Amino acid sequence: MFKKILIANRGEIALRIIRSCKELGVETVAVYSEADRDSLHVKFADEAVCIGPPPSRESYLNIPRLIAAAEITNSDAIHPGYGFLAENAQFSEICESSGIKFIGPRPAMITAMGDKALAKETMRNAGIPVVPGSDGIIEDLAEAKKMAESIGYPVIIKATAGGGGKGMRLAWSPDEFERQFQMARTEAEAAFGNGSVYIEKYVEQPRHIEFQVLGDQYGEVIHLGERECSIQRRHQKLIEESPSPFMDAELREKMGAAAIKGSKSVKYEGAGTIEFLVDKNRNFYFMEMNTRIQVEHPVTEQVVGLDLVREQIAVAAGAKVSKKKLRQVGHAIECRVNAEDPSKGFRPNPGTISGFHTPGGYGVRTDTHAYAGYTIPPYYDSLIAKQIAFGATREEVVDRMYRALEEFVIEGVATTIPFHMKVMKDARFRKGDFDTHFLDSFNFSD
Ligand code: MV4
Repeated sequence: MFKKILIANRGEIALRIIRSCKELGVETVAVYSEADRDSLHVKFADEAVCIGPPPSRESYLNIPRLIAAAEITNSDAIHPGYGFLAENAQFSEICESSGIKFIGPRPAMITAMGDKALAKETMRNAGIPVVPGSDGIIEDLAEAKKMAESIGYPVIIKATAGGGGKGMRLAWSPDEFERQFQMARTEAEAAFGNGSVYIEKYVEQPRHIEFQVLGDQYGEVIHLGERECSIQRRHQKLIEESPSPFMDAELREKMGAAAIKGSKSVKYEGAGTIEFLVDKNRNFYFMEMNTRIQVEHPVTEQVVGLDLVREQIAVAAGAKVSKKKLRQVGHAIECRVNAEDPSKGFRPNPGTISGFHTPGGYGVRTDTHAYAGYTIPPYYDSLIAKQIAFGATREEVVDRMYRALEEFVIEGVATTIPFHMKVMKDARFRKGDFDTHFLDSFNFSD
């Protein structure tokens, strides 16, 4: 096992990682920007190093400063959390060449899965269903247009450097195609410095269902069931749950086998997520693979009964993945509580939290770095807390989540709690009858 882990992150996930390290008996080093001096991750870690001014570029994204902090503290591993440098191949490479274990997959894996067209090609070759489309990137407009005709409209044009919805364009008919194709390329070039795009059949009203996988250094990979992540707004997930209300044993068996086959084919190491699109007819298609621990990992932990961060650290240290059959028991839902005002288009709302009380009781878990008097800095994402509810049945857990949200007091900043309470009372949500368009028609203001 590692002796000391540096956590190259902030907020709730930094705390989350520190907690697992403590239980493992591993020492921890927090890093913080000047805006995060008063953060809990700084107080909870054994040591803390200031790595620079508030902007991420000069602190949490600054590779030389992170490596220096790891070296002066004698850390033998770095946990990147999610966001920031978690999927930066260069960072994982520099860790490796500095003799520091990067807790995550190898640089080549991050690069391969970060290129969305290449990731799709890799999974297609492994025999995983992918959305019909161009095999790889497509340069020429005339060729692209021919491709779109043969796929059949509507088609979606995606940036290979994108992911998470950035650089995506839809074309419903041939007369829209040229414009959307050029727009996608221009946007991709501007956003990623890489204008390469690929084309797919547009799957209408899909669900986003993802599988948690865990691979060890010996080629073994297990899956820990699925998460339903269709409740999103502008490609930001707001509510996640496990299991998916759409899932049945047969589909889980097929999708889980595909997730394992895909991960094994690349000898995936560490915690990863295979994202699928699932259509109304239960056809599923590989979409992307995320090579990090995800925000929504707690819903999997609560139904599988496993500390995923602990497992992630253990496999990075050379442990084998468990061979015993793990399965999802009961139900768990997570609501992301952001410092955003749902009645004002989810406008970010940084500021000082004057009053703070987290819910408790049976089947309730709150992952947060916030406290009364804490000031949410304007520089980073606006996640204040992840409210998780769990129990035997989905019905029970939806009601428990409502009860927990009612108990949750956050004063001084507007939050997404009122939005979540509305969703918990929504008839379609309660029935499990939703897809990725659920929030398109949702009334946020009353
Ligand atoms: C799609 C799609 C429909 N058809 N691909 C959005 C994020 C990026 N990972 C891929 N995304 C989509 N790809 C095809 N061929 C619809 C989406 C999509 C979406 C996917 C998951 C969750 C929410 C979404 C919201 C809008 C579009």
